[in-house]
Amino acid sequence: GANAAGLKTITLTHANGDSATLYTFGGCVTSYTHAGVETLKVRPDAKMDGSKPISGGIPHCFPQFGPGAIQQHGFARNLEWEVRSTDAGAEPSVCLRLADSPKTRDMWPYPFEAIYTVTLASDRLKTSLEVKNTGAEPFTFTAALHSYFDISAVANLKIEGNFKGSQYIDKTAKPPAELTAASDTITISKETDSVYKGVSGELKLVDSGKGTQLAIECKQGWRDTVIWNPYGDQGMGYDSFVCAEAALAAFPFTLQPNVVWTGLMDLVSTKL
Ligand code: TA6
Repeated sequence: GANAAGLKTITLTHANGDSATLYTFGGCVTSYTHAGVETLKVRPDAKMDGSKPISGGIPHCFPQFGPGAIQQHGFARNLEWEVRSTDAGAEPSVCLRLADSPKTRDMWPYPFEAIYTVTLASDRLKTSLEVKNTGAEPFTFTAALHSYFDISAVANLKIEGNFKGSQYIDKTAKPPAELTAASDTITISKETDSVYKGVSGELKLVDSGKGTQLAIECKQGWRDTVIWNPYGDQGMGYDSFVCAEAALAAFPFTLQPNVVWTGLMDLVSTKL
């Protein structure tokens, strides 16, 4: 399919009625509904015409998380991904590919291939990102799945994970502050932009207003967790989403020639 501006979309539909939609622009999943409940959020101010990265769903940050030598959050969210294959079987899936081109080598001089597979299983959405160094020199990268999750209101949300005792960077402080997390539960009551180092595995978004719990299960590769909410920013619709990001962001990752890095993240929505 295509949206109103002509961007290519692919929708996966499961026999149980669940569905997922992604845009080949940015390789961005914009919707995943389970049991009739939407789990992802596209910001009200998102541009859906390719003029800038899609601010919503599950954008890729690659090969750079955040600001730095190249554009904020890298170029992967800002380029067209190629559809390698789709599978309409019992677990429908789509496989996308992004590789280096003259355009990417202008910004970042390394040959690479990224393969992103999204699978709609009966109880979960599975994502697999494989990054291969196809060049002759090692390179370093940082990355994230900058996921925007739909919530009823920040006041109704508890984020539960392995946070207690971890070191995190509070990017809202000037200069950014390195702090120690005091609790395994995070609530949002102010602008929040935190990179939790070495916190991965399973995270839960417990939403008393929606009556749902969303588990974000990182099974491989991803190492850190980023929590972002632009509290008070009505234009971005801050009270309708939280970003809880599977990340490889605290330290650059070095990938040797011909080696593949794999990041696996599943989303599992259940009723409370
Ligand atoms: O992941 C959090 C963050 O890096 C914030 O610092 C904020 O800039 C946000 O991402 C959104 O970035 P964007 O470039 O999409 O506006």
